[in-house]
Amino acid sequence: MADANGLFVSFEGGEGAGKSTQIRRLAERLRGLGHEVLVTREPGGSPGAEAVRHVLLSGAAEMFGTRMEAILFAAARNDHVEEVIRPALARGTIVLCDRFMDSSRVYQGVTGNLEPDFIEALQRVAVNGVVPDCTLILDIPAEKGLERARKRASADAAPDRFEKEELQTHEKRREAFLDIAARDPDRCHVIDAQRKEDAIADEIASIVERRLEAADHMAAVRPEVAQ
Ligand code: T5A
Repeated sequence: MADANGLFVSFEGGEGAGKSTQIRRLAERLRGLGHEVLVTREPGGSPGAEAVRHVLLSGAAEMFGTRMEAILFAAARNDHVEEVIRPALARGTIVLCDRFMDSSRVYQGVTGNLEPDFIEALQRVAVNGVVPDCTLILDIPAEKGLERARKRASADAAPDRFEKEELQTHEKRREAFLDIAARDPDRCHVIDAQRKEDAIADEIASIVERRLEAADHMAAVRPEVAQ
């Protein structure tokens, strides 16, 4: 577990899978139940990391290569962890994070062709022991996710550095997220994100509420275990 008090939940998946939508809904639901909730995102989430976000998503760092981008993602993540996530967990807050370490494994590692050892070494430094208790992987065929993202983008802003890439690259990312879930089933849950928002929200809420109950149970039995 990331911290003795709070609960750390990350949302992962391809572009337009519905992560932000579902985070908003879950936060609302948990606050309604009386929990303190922090919604945050990557790249970004702290003033330092938000400054790096612009450099990464505008494509300004692309000319320096994937390795440089991976290091910038890791630098932003470490600032976010130390300035925002770790303190929030220590206060007993539920942290809902839109993308985290698995995005670097997939985008910079698998489709950026960086060596797994390099990515894992960066991750260790970046997260410094703060690993999600629960990761919800929103799974959708790349084409459908991109279509959703494009619809929203036309009303909002132009596609970013990563959204612009080939469909085949996005499909590879989908497979890579599923592979992470298969290798870490205690932490990761794959959610079928092609369904209606309500059905997805209900499934996510039941997973997170189970995690909260388990965390409460562990907190209750921990003194006896320690005897
Ligand atoms: N990145 C990030 C890396 O390369 N390495 C890293 O380590 C990290 C952390 C971040 C980019 O940075 C890369 C990955 C990304 O390319 P971003 O702008 O933060 O970019 O964007 P994303 O995280 O990709 O998120 P998106 O905004 O594209 O998509 P979401 O949040 O998954 O989707 P959402 O909720 O905004 O929904 C998209 C649209 O679909 C609709 C929504 O209303 C919205 O219009 N929608 C649905 N429609 C139908 N049915 C449903 N169930 C729907 N749910 C949502």
